Amino acid sequence: MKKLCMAAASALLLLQLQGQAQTTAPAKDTIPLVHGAHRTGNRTDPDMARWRSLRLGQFIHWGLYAIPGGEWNGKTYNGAAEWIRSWKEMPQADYDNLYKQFNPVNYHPEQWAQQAKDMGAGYMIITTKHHDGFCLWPSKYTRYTVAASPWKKDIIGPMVDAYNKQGIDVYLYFSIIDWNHPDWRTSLKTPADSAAYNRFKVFVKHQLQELLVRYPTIKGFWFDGTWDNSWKNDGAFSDELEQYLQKIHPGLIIGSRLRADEKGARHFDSNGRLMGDYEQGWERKLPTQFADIHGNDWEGVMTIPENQWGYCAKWAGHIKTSNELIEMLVKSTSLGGNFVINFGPKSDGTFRTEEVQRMQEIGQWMKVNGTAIRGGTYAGFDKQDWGYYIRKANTDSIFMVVCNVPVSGSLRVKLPASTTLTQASYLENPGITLTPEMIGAHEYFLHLDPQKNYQTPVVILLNTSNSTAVDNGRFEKAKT
Ligand code: 2OX
Repeated sequence: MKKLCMAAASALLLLQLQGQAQTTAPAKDTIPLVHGAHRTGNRTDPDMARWRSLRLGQFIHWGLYAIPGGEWNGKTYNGAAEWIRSWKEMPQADYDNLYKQFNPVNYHPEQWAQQAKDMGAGYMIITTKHHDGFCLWPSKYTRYTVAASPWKKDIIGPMVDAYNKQGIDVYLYFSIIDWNHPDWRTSLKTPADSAAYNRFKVFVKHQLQELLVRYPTIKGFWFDGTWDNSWKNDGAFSDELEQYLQKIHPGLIIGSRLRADEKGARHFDSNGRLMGDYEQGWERKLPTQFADIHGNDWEGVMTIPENQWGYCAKWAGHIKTSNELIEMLVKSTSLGGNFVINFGPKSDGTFRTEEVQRMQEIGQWMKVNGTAIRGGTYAGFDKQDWGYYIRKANTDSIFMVVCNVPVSGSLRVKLPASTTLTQASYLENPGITLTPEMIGAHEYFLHLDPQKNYQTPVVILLNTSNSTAVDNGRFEKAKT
């Protein structure tokens, strides 16, 4: 039994060191499926390894909804600004004519890309088409595009080029919900509905193929609006579409939101196995512990205010600070996932000051500490109250990201029994080492300067080594 445990523990450790946690697939599939998951465990190819290493992403919601910005006729919409077309106070005809005002004269994609780079983003996701159906590229399959606006020009192409020039990978957001298309349906009640939706699916496939041909450097699609019965009751189509896209663009990354299986199960198939390349259900929420993500690659997307994606002139409620966002990024990295922060530019192509400030503040932190984020993953250590452990994937380097400095200044470092601490230093200033005080077998205190008032999370680099040394009995346990 003991031997078995040891074997299991070392197998687990090996997987952690490889930066790829074990996927807990069910022991056996009980439901036969043709359109379920096609892979067990995470993708291991270089494209996916790159996605996994980038960790911080920038989401951009930009479209016609930026023009009203959550307000119409002097009234304020309480919902998400990009949903204003569905508000009773907003006449749909008025919304559907907004494209005649789309003219972002201050749109400078090079500046967008520069500020994303300065924030430390490794990838970005842009809304090519949100639920309203308006296309930011001149699609030849509909007239409802930028080509019909006063701006006339493609928005997406120059954006892809500008971000790529900064070394930032681009992903295209694409909504399956399309309020503009006459054949789009939420459910199929009549043969006419079915015929219409079949035409709509062909339209979707054409648009996606068009995007891949126009923007061949993109790394993936970010699908949304796939929860309606019309879509989820055709698992075969989502499966075949995914395979079609990945065939014409090898390496393409597609999250779990696209897919349903033939029984209508979404994200996870009816046997509980993840479909797509990573778990895409973490929207405005994050897992709390490693067990929550079952070893799967995952990504969390987060708004700065409570629930606003597109530009909303009047932000209400709690607005996340850069320190809160940094902590979420750190937490996501520590749980082996990516963290994507959303921005909603104004209709003229500029960003509101609150967003610019957060990009800059996160960037200042990333400039010093980004090496703990990029290539970081789950450490395999018990979480401690001061913050989060992050392992540099495939190494013995562990970062302690201290988000909560205790009033004592003493940080408890509790390592697994197989691990020994060899050195501790500040990431910001590697010349300054911290002398660990041993307080137990594989357990230490690191004492921070009690005078120092940290304004942002401080990162400590631990060099560790695997050791088979056993407890020498120096630290006696209490008899109870
Ligand atoms: C929520 C409740 C009911 C119906 C739809 C939603 N919904 C849609 N929530 N979020 C969305 C879209 N996904 C985000 C990534 C944004 O694009 C948002 O508009």
